[in-house]
This record gives sequence, structure tokens and C-alpha cells, in this order.
Amino acid sequence: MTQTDPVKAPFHSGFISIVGRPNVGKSTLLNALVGEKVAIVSPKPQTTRNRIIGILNVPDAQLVFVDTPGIHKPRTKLGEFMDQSIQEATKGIDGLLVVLDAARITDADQRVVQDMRGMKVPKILVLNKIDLVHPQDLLKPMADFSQAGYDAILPVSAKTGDGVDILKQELLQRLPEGPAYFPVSMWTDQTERQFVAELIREQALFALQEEIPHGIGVEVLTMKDMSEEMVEIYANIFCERESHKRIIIGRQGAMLGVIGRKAREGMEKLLGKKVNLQLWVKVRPDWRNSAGDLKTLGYTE
Ligand SMILES: Nc1nc2c(ncn2[C@@H]2O[C@H](COP(=O)(O)OP(=O)(O)OP(=O)(O)O)[C@@H](O)[C@H]2O)c(=O)[nH]1
Ligand SMILES: [Mg+2]
Repeated sequence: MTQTDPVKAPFHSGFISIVGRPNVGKSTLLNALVGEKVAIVSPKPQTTRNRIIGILNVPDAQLVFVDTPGIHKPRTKLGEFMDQSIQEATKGIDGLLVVLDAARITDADQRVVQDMRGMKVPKILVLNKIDLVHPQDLLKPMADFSQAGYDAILPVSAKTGDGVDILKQELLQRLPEGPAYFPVSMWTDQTERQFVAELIREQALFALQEEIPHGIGVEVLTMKDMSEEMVEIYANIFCERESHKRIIIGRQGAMLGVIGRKAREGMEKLLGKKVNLQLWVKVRPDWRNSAGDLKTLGYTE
């Protein structure tokens, strides 16, 4: 007697890039879609500096999201690297999310919508931050963009999660057949070390004002397990001027203390261990234009 396998549903998978202007909520949306903190988020534009992958596994499908830096005109080598990350992230993909801040749609956003029209993959226009707008005010942009060549226009709030499940469904419907590209236990391609550096930069973005956070880079020097419950992490914060260094350290180390304490809390959550974090501040004038420094900080392909 022969036994036949029950018919298995075909597996679907795909790479879906998330693009848009700085600060529209791409990384917040990535985290909401994946259900884990994959990318750091801050109120300052140009928070994300490189392509970040977040993986969502559901029965019979795997969605691989690619978060990107906000689209802007590069002014430094770091900016060029960020721009290149966006270009790379829109190649060989299976779907595209173009994100706008529904509370603030600018001419620059309109250009992004137009520029992405030509992409020959399923495209969804995401109107994010709907928790900040009256539902009535969504009607005009929905109507305006209805002829823009997108497969769907979806209002969401990445912050509250409103509309995120509908967005997932829309994506799943359009996903091609394909294999699981990553093990199902994985939710990002970032290493712990990269994420630790990002958590420090996130707190610097929150704590510091004006141009200082944009000139910050973080180098994790060591991550050493001291015991089952304790890890020791040493990191350098790069900044561009002596005056910035003084501000980052703060009076009697107060500012650095706040950045370190908050970053440590995030690390302890991530690693599930106590963290002894030691931070140093180093001046590296113009590191954003130095190929060597960019490499040290991981901003190279
Ligand atoms: N009210 C509200 N705020 C949001 C929402 N999504 C994101 N934000 C906020 O918008 C700011 C920017 O969010 P990010 O996710 O860092 O934006 P981004 O597009 O990744 O920004 P870059 O990496 O700089 O390009 C943060 O302060 C978020 O908390 C939302 O749905 N509603
Ligand atoms: Mg981001």
C-alpha cells in the first residue's frame, strides 16, 4: 500500500523594500510589521543609515522587509553611502512600500511617489501617522494618489498598529512563490554588535540637539561575557568637534551618563543579561567624509 502526502500549500516569500523621505516612519513601520524592535527610531530625520532587514514568518510564507535611509540629497560620503543603500535596496525585490507622513505631504514626497512609479513590482503607497490626522483629511490624498500607478493606497499608523494587519494581508496576497530565504528563528540580519552600536546612537539622537547627532558614529570595541548573567561592552562615540565632545559628555559627565544608562537598558532587553557599558567620546573631524572611518563604523557594503 502506498501512502500519499497530503497536498502541501506552496510556500511564498519575497523581499519588500520600505522607502520614503526621512522621518516619515519607515523604521517604525518595519518594527510594527515584524513585531520586534529591528531598527532604531527617533524624532530626528536621517536616523537610519544603512539597509536593515526585518523578517516576518507566517505559516507558508516569509516576508523579508528592507528598511532604508530616508531619501535625501547626499552632502557627505556617509550621505552617498546612504543613497547607495537605497539604490541597492530597490534592486531584485518583490514588492515596494512607499511611505508618506499623512500629516505632512510635501513636494519632495510627491517626487518620491513619482520616481517610484516605474518600479515593476507590486507597489503599495502607505499613508502613515494616521493617528495624527482627521479621517476626513485622508480623503484628498487618497483621491490625489489614486491615479499614481500604485496597486493599493493604505492608511496606517505604525505607532498604534492601526492598518498594519491589512497591509500584511495586501502584501501576502501579492507575494510570489519562493523559498524561505532565512531560518524562521531569525528576525534580522544585524549582528548583536551592530545593534548595540545602534542603541547607543539612538539614545544620542534623543539626547542631543541640532547637528550634533548627525555627526555621531558608534564603534563597539569589545563585547565580553563576564559570566552567564553579565556582559561587558566598551564603545567609542565619534563626533566631529571638541565643542561637540564637551556637550556629549556634559557637565560632570551628566549627558554621557543619560545616553549610557538608556542605551544599557535597551541592551539588557536585547541580550537578556546585565550589561556593564563603558563609553568614550572621541573627536574625528570630518569622519563622515573619511573612507577609513566609514569602514570602521560599518558604513561600507
Ligand atoms: N504619531 C505617529 N508618529 C510616528 C508614526 N510612525 C513613526 N512616528 C514617529 O516619527 C518619527 C520618525 O520615525 P522613524 O521610524 O525613525 O522614521 P524613518 O522614516 O525611519 O526616519 P529616517 O530613518 O530618518 O529616514 C519618530 O518620532 C516616530 O515615533 C505614527 O504612525 N504615528
Ligand atoms: Mg529609519
